[in-house]
Amino acid sequence: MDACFSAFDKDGDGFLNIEEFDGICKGLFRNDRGIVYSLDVHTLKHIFNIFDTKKDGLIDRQEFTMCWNKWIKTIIRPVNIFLIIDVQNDFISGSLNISNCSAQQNGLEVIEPINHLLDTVNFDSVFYSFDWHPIDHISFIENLSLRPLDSSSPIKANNAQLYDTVVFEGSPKIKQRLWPKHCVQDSWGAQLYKDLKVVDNAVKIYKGTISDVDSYSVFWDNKKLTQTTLGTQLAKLNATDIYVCGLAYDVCVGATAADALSIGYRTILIDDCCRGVDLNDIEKTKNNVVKNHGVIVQSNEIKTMVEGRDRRPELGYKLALEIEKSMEKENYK
Ligand code: VGL
Ligand code: ZN
Repeated sequence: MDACFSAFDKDGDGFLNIEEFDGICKGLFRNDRGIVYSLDVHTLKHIFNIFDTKKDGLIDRQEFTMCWNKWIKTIIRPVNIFLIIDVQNDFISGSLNISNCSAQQNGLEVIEPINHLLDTVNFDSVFYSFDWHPIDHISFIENLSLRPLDSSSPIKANNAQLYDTVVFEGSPKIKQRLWPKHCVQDSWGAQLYKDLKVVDNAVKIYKGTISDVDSYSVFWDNKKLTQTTLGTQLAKLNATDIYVCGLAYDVCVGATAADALSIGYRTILIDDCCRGVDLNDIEKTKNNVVKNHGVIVQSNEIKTMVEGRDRRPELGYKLALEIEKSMEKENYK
C-alpha cells in the first residue's frame, strides 16, 4: 500500500491530488490487454471526493489507507458469486415454456454458455435458484377462483387471460401476473434442466414457496415480507460481485439483479446466459441494471473479470457509492 501511494504521488508531496488519483484509476480500470477504460471527469471527481474525507482536495496517507482497504482491494480481488436463476424444466420445455411468450426465446440456449462458465471460470461460490411453488400458488391461473379479486382489479375473473395482471383482495391488495401452473414443488417441471451442470458444493435456494405471495427475486418475495437465505449466505462469504443469469431475463433475473444492486453488490448481468418473456421488458431490465451502476457483459468477458484482470469502472463507481453511503451512516450515528 505504501509503495502504491509513493508510486502515484508523482510530485512526492505526501498527498495525492486529483491528477495523481487519476493515475491510480487508469491503473485500476483496464482490461487484461492493458486497454484503459475511460472514467468521465465527473465520476472521477466524485470518487476522489468520497476518499478525500477531510475535504481538503487532497488524499493523504490516512485517507488512502481507507481507500486501499475498502476499495482498491476489492477491485483487484473481488469475491465472485455465480447465481444461476431458475434454469428449470418448466421454463424450457414444460408448462411455462418461455418460447410461447411474446419474445419467443428459447430457454435451452442458456445451458451451453452457463456450463462453459462453470467449466472454465473459478467462482468463489455457485448458487442455483429454484422457483418452487405449492400447488395452490397465487400465480397460477388455474387457481384464480381460490382467492377473490379486489374491485380495483383492471381484469375481472371471468375474462382473465394468461399473463394478465390482476389485483387480489387483501390488506394490502396483491397485484399479480397470472402464469400457467409451473414449478410445483417436487415435480419434474421444477427440476433443473437435465443438461445443466451442477457443481459440487453449490448452494440451492428455493423461492416462491408461500402460497399467497409470488417471488421473482431470489432475495425477497414480491412484497418484501420474507427473505430466502441468499442474503445471509452471501454476507457470510464476504461476497462482493454477483454474476446473474438464467430464466426468465425480464422476470426473475431482472428482479434479482435489481435487489442485488439495491443491497449494494457489484452486479454483473450475463446477457447471453439469459432468455426472457417480453422484449420490451428485457430492454427495461437492462436499462435498470445500467442505471443502477451494474454492468451487462457477454459470457466470454467473465473469466478475466473474475480473475481481477479486467476491472470495470462502473463497478468501481458502484463500490465507491456504497462506501460513501456507509460513511454517511457512520457520521449520522
Ligand atoms: C418466473 C414467471 C413465473 C421466473 C417465475 O423464474 O422468471 N417467471 N415464475
Ligand atoms: Zn413462478
